[in-house]
Amino acid sequence: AEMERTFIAIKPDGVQRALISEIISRFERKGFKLVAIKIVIPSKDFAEKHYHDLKERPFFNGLCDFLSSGPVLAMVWEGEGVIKYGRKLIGATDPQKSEPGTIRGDLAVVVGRNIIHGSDGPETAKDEINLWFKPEELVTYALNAEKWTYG
Ligand code: DAT
Ligand code: MG
Repeated sequence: AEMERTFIAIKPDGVQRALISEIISRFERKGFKLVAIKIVIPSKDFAEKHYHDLKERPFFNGLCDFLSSGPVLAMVWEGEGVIKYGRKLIGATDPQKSEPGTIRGDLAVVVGRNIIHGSDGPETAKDEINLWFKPEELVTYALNAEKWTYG
């Protein structure tokens, strides 16, 4: 299996709306493996680093204020194709355009409160994992079900 890792975060709205277990269960039941997890309140400065690619956008300041407004559940998930498929589980950026069955489609209504973040490619996944986690916070282990998930 071609294993990769992606950074997934439940934003302050998802935490406050008590959607942590609902969201984690979707990644877990799919067959992906949780290799890092913590709850943190990011500073505004940290939020700006996380979203640095969007600094020219008109919503950048509000977005960074929002991300730093409360606890965020930061995670790293591992599995074959997890970067791209994780984005599929999440759905489109605007929940109005997310398909039913996706996390944003089922659980969110507006783009400014779309409850979850997921890395959009291999480079951003690497950068975001390094920004949010120290190497020793990433746990390498075998899941017994792996042989049933992957054959
Ligand atoms: P995604 O989170 O799907 O990767 P993105 O990286 O383009 O989307 O934008 C990051 C976040 O910024 C997004 O989850 C919600 C917010 N955002 C994006 N476009 C927006 C817009 N037009 N108005 C308000 N917020 C927006
Ligand atoms: Mg993005």
